[in-house]
Amino acid sequence: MAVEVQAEQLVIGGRAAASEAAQTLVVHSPDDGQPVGTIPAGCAQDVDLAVAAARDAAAGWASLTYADRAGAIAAMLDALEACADEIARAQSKEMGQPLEMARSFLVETLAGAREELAGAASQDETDLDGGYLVHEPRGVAALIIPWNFPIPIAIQGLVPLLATGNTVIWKPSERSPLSAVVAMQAIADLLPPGVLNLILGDGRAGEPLAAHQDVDLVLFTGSVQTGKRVAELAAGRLAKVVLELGGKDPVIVDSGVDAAWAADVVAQGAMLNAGQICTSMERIYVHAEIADEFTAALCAAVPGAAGSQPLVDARQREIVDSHIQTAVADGARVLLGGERPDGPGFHYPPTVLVDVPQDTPLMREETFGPVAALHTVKDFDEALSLANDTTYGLAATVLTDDPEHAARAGRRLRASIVWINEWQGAVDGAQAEPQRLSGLGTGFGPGLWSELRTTRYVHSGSATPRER
Ligand code: TXE
Repeated sequence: MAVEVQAEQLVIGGRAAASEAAQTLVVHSPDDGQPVGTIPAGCAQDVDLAVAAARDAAAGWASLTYADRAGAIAAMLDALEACADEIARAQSKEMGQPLEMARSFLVETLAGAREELAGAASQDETDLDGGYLVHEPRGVAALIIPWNFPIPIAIQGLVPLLATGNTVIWKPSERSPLSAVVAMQAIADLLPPGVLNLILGDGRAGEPLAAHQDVDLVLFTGSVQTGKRVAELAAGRLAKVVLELGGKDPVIVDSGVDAAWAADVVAQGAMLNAGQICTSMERIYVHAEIADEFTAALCAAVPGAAGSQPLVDARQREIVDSHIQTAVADGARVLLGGERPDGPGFHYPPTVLVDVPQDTPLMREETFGPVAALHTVKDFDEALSLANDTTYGLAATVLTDDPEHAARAGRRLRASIVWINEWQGAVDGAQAEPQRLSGLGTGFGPGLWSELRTTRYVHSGSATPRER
């Protein structure tokens, strides 16, 4: 596959720019391991130029009305939709998502973004009796994102950041940078120069960006380890961070549910995007009364190895394989998959294990792969207790016909989102803050918009003494 080498892949101050970095990184196809593109490794000089451009554009962008900003952002969303095929092709090529899935996720995300933009209409002031609140953008924002849904995650950050009046430096993951280059080519001249800047690279760009004195806010999605580093870098200047990190989401399959229905839900929840979703179903607690029937139905519902989506790279596949082999050594049994295939690329078969011990890495650390790890429980209380036995707290799913069990799960599960009988379900107004190591700050919904602005209070005191 041709290796695309574009000289000017960055966009700084509204213009295409070449990186100052001396080193480059090669992007490989997860499907066959072949190079599909090259990007700069990133450097502080790129960051300095992008932050300066964002700083220069900040006052002008913040001074626009919400309607004017929303109009420019809506045009940006339309331009992204117009090149959805090219973006989907780039995403599929660099991180392995099936082309149709990449395209449909992008179009769905754009539709959601339009709704959010229309519904927000964030006002700049709130009148009080005897004073008023002033809501202002934080200023210059860094958007640092991962590889698992490159453009959808970027859009979910860009729309609230830009709509609340911030200017942005966007740094995609070095594992899926090409789709960002394609997207930026389509939208760069739709916003005033410097309002949205694109830089590329790995931590050699991310670190100086998170640490930059002139960055007021970092919106980060990625691993716990890197999220902690970002928080540390920002703490030095008390800059705001919003962190959407990893998860180790449990699903509880309660006695009495329809086994075939539950198996279909879990097959989707554990295997979609090859399990590379922060809210992927990583731990499956199934009631003993339904375990055999559910397990058989799950093995039938899980997609076959042939044609399954590859993992993003060799490193990710190594994490997945090592978690599985360690679980087997700790007593788990593989019913499906579980062996790294020969051949090119970073493929790994959809895998189902049973009798997975609670204390093995497959049940404790983020695996982020096409794996269903089952553990049988004697009753619902044991399931709740094991589900809460984790250092994460992103989401949890409960499949149950028992309203009392559903209510107890909603109250007792320490997860920012609890899905009862509908994985990924959401309604207008939904918002949540990740618990424990899964993050910091409200990562979606109206609450995210509030994180991206500051509020000042102006008090209208009584008349001065002369006038009394
Ligand atoms: O994440 P990283 P990676 C989990 C998943 C995966 C693991 C590692 O378990 O196996 O994280 O994935 C940038 N300062 N998730 O390596 O390193 C980096 O360039 C500032 C869950 O992709 O966190 C990239 O743009 N930035 C997650 C971004 O951080 C730095 C989705 C994320 O990379 C940096 C992805 C630094 N020092 C992975 N070093 C989810 N919750 O969805 C790197 N970066």
